[in-house]
Amino acid sequence: SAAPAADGSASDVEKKDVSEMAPLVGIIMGSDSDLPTMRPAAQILEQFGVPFELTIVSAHRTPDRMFEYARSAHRRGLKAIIAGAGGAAHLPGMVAALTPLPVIGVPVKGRCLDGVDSLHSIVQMPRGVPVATVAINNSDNAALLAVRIIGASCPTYLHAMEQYMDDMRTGVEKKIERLSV
Ligand code: RP5
Repeated sequence: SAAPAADGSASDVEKKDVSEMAPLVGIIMGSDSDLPTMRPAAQILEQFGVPFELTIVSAHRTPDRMFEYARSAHRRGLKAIIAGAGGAAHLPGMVAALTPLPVIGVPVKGRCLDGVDSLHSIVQMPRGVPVATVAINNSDNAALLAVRIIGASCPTYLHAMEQYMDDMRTGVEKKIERLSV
């Protein structure tokens, strides 16, 4: 099947209806105000045909829900969790402390401090409890990393990632050609 184009266009994507499949990736965020930042992650997973779920889980406002979500995640079949949070961004780290699954943290830029507060909160984990931290507001890369994690043991997604990378390279080569004229 065709892989999604690196520019995000879905024209050559074979649209699979993954809505009925059990989710492989969980996208969680501390607040609905994080949704605009986290939506690209959902769009990337859709393009790759990766079944996912998306919900709000707050480390501070709904701590019991966070425990329940993180502790049950691997039993429910998830392979990776993408967690976005801003400010005192404890969600990715706390989820990583509660699940054996890989956790990818997205620092969300809030109204103050340009998102550096979120970045530092997420990236400075103690040894033994890793969170794979992407750049501030870069939920696209979080989703691409999740696809790579799943692709390591699933050839369909591995090949889709190879295609995505080929398309990305071709896109840059075309730009170089245009510049050289
Ligand atoms: C964090 O606090 C959330 O992840 C969000 O980025 C930030 C602000 O939340 P709201 O006050 O907008 O709900 O927990």
